[in-house]
Amino acid sequence: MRDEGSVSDMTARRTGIKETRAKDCTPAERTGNRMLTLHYAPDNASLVIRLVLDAMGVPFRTRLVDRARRAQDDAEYRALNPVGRIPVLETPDGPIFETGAILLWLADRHGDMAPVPDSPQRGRFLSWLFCLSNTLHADMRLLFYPEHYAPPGAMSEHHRITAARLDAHLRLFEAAWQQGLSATATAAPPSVLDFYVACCLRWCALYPRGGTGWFCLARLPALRRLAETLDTHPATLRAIAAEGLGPTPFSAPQLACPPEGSAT
Ligand SMILES: N[C@@H](CCC(=O)N[C@@H](CS)C(=O)NCC(=O)O)C(=O)O
Repeated sequence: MRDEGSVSDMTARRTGIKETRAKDCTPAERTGNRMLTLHYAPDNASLVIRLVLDAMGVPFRTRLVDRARRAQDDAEYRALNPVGRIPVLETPDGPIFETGAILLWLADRHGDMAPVPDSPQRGRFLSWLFCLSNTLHADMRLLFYPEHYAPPGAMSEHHRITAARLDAHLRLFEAAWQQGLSATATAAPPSVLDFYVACCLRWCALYPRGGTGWFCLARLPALRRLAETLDTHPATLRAIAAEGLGPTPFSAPQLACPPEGSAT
């Protein structure tokens, strides 16, 4: 288990946070002064959670899930996430799995990076969070793990159909971001949606290896601007170092070269 920074370090990285919050409560206090543990693998869906934890200034440590030996199938890991997928966030309330659920828990617990429950923007935010999780991200799994979804003889047809679906989903996200979804999701972007979408753009550009020709970020100008902006976010810079993501992880990604673990 690696501790990637002290509570005070993490909090200090997000200056001005106290002025914008109703209660003078530090990120550490909001989690009962107990360190959260992110079960992660480099460049996996856990990346979204790493970025958001860091951007919120929430203290956390990481625990590598060794994908090379399918540690996600270990009984110990399945006790945290019965589905056996990465990530899991261990919290004082118990383990939370599913990227969207973790993001919502964090945003609500910390009152940050998403509209609060009584905000008029809340419904729109929830719609796009669930669409990201249930539609875009879920369909990306069809592309990345085709062997679980299509018979061997239908792989290229499966890829073609899935890529077309993803392309259509991304055009919807492009339209939403063109209409200022990020700005309405929270008074001070980036929102949790921004980081989630940026990671999806990265994965579409990189995976599956040899099967990314359908994806073209240049055709998604609002999302490309988001990707370029988040490339240099302080939380991204620390994620680049922690997971070996390369210099422009969202706008022009390259395969991860992580200091520990493996992406697949
Ligand atoms: N619906 C899940 C999907 C997470 C997911 O697909 N994780 C991948 C890594 S990016 C994984 O665990 N792959 C290993 C496997 O499926 O065995 C979530 O949102 O957390």
